[in-house]
Amino acid sequence: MKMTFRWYGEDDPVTLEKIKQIPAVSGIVSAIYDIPVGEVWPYERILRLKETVEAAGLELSVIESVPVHEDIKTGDGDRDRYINNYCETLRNLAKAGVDCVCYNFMPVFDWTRSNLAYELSDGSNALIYDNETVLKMDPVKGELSLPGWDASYTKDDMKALLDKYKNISEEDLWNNLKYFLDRVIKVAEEVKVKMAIHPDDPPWGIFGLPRIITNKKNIERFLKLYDSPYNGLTLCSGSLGVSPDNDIVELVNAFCDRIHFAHIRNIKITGERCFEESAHKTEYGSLDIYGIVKAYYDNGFDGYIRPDHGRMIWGETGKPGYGLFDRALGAVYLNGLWEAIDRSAK
Ligand code: DNO
Repeated sequence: MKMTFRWYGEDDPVTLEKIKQIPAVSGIVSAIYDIPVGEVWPYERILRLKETVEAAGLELSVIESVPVHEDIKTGDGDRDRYINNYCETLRNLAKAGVDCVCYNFMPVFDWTRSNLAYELSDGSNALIYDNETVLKMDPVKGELSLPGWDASYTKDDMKALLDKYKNISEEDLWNNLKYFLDRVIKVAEEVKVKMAIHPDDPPWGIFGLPRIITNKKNIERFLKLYDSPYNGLTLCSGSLGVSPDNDIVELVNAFCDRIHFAHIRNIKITGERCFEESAHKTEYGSLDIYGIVKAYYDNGFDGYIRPDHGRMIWGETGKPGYGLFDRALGAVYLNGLWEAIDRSAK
């Protein structure tokens, strides 16, 4: 496996120089953030990103994400143009040496929480999800935004988009995903870029929108839509793990050969459809992080791993979930588990 760390580009207060000082982290997960969703990423821009990362003594490992335009998810309007652009971006990424791309197929919203800075009992701050609160939220009023969301929508755009989804069922979304995969994975195979879909976070429908990458059965269905090693997964323990029906160790064992990118973090389930993002170590949450790392090890995982969201600790401020300190602790913990498992296997 290769341990990586997410970097949000030049504006990220967590600089490459800081990331370089985390022991045993050599890969960077990043993206180009200022190109409108759906447009082609020019080769020169990708090269510049790669050179910046390499100048800091790190490697550009994974692109997270090349976002999928809503027209592709709704099967609408300009979807063919956006799919062609997506393929063009993949070709440019491959030319620059990128071999793994993370994306998601969540309608409108990426990861969703009800509170971005909930105070935990140790005084740190974490993201939480409380079902009652989310049920009362009205996205058209713009009550919450997250780093993962496309902030460029106006309230009118948002309303129009949500209205459009009123006619899209889960089955429609599956069909539109297949249409996308049939065109994109062919190119991914040709240029040897492993595509890694991120599961829906949380893994249930929100704001009346359908969500489909949510559990084992659906992941099996997804993998069969286009049966190729290039049609793979970002297995995010914290996204799928908030549903007690998802056993992450079982998912790693079932799908390891199609997992290209592992997001590993813990969460603590606090009620039905309620959870807190906890420290990475097993005892702080509901997931057996040791068991998950061991499952990757035992299955011979040789893809990319990154620690995922961290709490805000030691007074750090910044992008919710993406500070330096707690994610760095997560990376060191995961590396420690890996070393211990590796030693005891020999
Ligand atoms: C959240 C992230 C997600 C992820 C996208 C992938 O912290 O894991 O925003 O990057 O869903 O497209």
